[in-house]
Amino acid sequence: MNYKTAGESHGKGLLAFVENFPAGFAIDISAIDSELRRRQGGYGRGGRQSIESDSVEILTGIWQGKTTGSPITLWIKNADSRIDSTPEIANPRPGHVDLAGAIKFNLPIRPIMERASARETASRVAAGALAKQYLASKGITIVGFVRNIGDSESDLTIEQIQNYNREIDSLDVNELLRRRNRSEFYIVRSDSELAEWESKLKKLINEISEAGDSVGGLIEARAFGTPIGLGSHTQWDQKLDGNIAKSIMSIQAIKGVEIGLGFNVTKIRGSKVHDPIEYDSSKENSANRGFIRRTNNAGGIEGGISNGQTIVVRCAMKPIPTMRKPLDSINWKTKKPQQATYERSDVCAVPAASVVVENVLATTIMNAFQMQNE
Ligand code: EPS
Repeated sequence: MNYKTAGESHGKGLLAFVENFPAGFAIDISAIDSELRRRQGGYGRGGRQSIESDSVEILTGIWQGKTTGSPITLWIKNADSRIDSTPEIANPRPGHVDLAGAIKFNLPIRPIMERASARETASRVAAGALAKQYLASKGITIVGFVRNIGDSESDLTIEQIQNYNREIDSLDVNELLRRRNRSEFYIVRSDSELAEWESKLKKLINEISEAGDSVGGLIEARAFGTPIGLGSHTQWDQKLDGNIAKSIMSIQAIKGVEIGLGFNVTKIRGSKVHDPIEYDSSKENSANRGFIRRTNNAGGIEGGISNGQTIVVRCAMKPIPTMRKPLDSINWKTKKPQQATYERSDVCAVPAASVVVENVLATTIMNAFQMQNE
């Protein structure tokens, strides 16, 4: 399965063009719509989400509710469709595509940022929601959630953070989903801690909003039920971790991707990083042939191949560069110093981005699954 997207933030709408989706597969459109709704949610979103109520229309590739093997075209209409009358961005925003894009394409900033806008991720979520349906039929479930927003963990001890890491590792897919789905921030804190964490994060985002600033965060996604053997060590572009990193890093505002222990491997000795191998003869006939691991520091991938453990991916989202209190910039035409242009934006889009990460990971894993099995 592979896909491309098209569309602008204030154009007619967003499109995903999906190829190589297997034929004869019954598609649940309401499941795609519910992912689109989740993407629009999360505390800290801007005014646009109260204008849009994203839902998908399938234009091609489905016959009597089932896929035909032909390209599938997914269409999400924009309510706020006014691209030709949107004002020009006079002063490029540091951290946004504005400056590099306008110079590269020799165009004003507006047409550049219209395509770069994170509204494009609605297309990716729609394509990913299709992939998730396919993966579910193979026993694979992907869950994206928010690990942290801004410096909200700065008052915790290292021990508290490690305990929380262990708590997340111990959650099965159903509990992870249950916790995530009842949180306005898509966090997975326990029932007794949720209210406290949500009010802490609300306070943080409100303060940042009042200061005219923005905030990023850490997102995690886990793929449960992935078999051994997705991806290959034999060629660089078939390595599963490489393909995950590429697809996740391509999401707007993502600046870092890690798998398993990730960047922490730099601080820990090899003897504590790698996951010892044990043998359990009672599991001889299972997919792992009895070879078991008690830890999963590798995050489910070794040598570019899935090893049958849960795949654990984390990524860093930067604060959104459009800020009510803008940074210094230069007027695009007059070349005089001015503050960067401000227009409606999110203060915190980390919860929304966790929905995007989940669905993008689904497309990458589906692709690897098909390479292996079809
Ligand atoms: C977004 C819609 C956009 C932005 C946001 C993502 O809507 P508008 O520009 O009309 O307010 O809110 O995009 C950005 C934060 C950005 O920097 O481009 C959406 O639907 O996700």
